[in-house]
Amino acid sequence: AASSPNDNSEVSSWVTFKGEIFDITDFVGLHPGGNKIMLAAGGALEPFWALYAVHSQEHVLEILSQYKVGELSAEDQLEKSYNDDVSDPYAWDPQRHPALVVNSLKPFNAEPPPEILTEDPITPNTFFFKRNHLPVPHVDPDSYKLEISGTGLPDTLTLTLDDLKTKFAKHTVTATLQCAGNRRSEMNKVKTVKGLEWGRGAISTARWGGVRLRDVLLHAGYKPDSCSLVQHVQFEGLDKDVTGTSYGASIPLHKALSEDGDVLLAYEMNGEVLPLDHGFPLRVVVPGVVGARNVKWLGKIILSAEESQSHWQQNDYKGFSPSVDWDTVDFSSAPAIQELPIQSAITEPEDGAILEKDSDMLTIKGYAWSGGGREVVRVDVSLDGGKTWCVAELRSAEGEEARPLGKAWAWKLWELSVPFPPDMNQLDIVCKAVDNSYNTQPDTVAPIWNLRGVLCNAWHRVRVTVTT
Ligand code: HEM
Ligand code: MTE
Ligand code: MO
Repeated sequence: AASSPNDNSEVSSWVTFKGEIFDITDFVGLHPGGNKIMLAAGGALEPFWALYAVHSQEHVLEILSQYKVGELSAEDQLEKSYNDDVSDPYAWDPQRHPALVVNSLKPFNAEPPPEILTEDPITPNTFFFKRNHLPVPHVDPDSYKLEISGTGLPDTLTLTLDDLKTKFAKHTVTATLQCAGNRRSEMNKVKTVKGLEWGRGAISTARWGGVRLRDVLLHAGYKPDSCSLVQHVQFEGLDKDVTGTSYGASIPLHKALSEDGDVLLAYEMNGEVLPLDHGFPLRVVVPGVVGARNVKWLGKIILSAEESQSHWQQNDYKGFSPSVDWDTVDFSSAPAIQELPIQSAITEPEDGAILEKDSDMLTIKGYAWSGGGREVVRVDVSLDGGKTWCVAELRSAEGEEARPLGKAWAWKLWELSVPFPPDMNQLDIVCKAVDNSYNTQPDTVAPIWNLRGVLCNAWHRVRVTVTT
């Protein structure tokens, strides 16, 4: 009974809640929250109801109970592989929430529906975008070992998960991750690019719990300033391609060692054990830096004079001039992306929506974030394609409202409620954000087009029709 949120006409729809199955087909048209209910069709209600707290009331459960049709078996309730075929390299991939918009199944790449993304400044783990280049590796947490080696270290240090949790102070950092390919589909409309067709959901925010990379490097015996040869910290994942090559990336040593860099080796995500898709049992979180350097399923840390030699550091995740094509591109000529530029997008309403002027107010929602710890200080919204502007209201995650300068790692959600402009039945809604370095977004995509479709941060636009 998989069906899209916009089509609830004739399909029978079921949901699960606390191990029970409900056929809600007859309730869909009666739902006070409208069509949103269909986002949960074919899966569990829990993650949605965690977002929409209006449901934690006795009378809601009473309504639900009328539609019960069965119970889930114990086996169905486990987070397990969707695939029992052990010869399949993807056999260890976990099950995912059916509301995710899937760009590729193997490897798994998916983004949340936009209106879910901006429901709360913290993205629930089930809806956090997932970007895997390779199969999810099977890692036994009891025998897991992290290896730290390289130039400037006396020896190779090996740490178990238990060592990490007991020998180092635990830190929590709220940080937004964004894939360099977020909003690639808009670049693709200008001219074809190579890559997954991401909408505007390849960005999410979580509270990460773990140990500081800085603490681990010092514990391993690295003496800051003792060895100018070391410039980069390389990371290797435990996920491997068919030739046995691991996913890899690196960050500058300066970012890794800085007390203000907040680089974590995370074993928790939003207070839960790090999920399989997000790098269980350990991943790197590099706040303010492109998703690609936040290596998941971390196996090795290597201090080096050089950047990671991996494909993803050397021959991908770099920006180029719109004039460069696949015949002329020289990947060695451009730096690897680290800090990302300022970004914002509209999540509601949808492009092409027809809005009924049944209330006087028009509400527009979205997100805004900047790389390198630069704080978003303003979001401007226009209803007439950029001729006139209003300033949106910003909302931070709890506890993130006042960040030290240069350490604004998490996005802000924004919202604008204005009266419907009289005499306008076509709205050309645009948003652009400004960070505390007064960086702002370019107005169109064409001048920042690049063959790989990365770094798409032009003004985001949606066109809607208003009817009375
Ligand atoms: C409101 C039931 C699923 C989103 C409500 C209310 C009920 C209800 C009774 C009114 C609560 C009140 O004001 O006292 C249900 C049932 C569901 C379901 C029985 C599943 C079978 C969902 C899902 C979503 C959702 C999956 C979102 C993805 C909302 C929203 C409201 C709402 C946003 C607030 C509407 C408003 O106040 O304007 N729901 N719901 N619901 N529901 Fe659901
Ligand atoms: N780490 C490993 N080991 N393998 C990967 O495929 N993908 C990277 C990064 N870390 C990847 C990885 C990319 S490109 C991004 S955008 C982020 O992980 C996505 O993190 P998420 O899946 O937790 O959202
Ligand atoms: Mo990415």
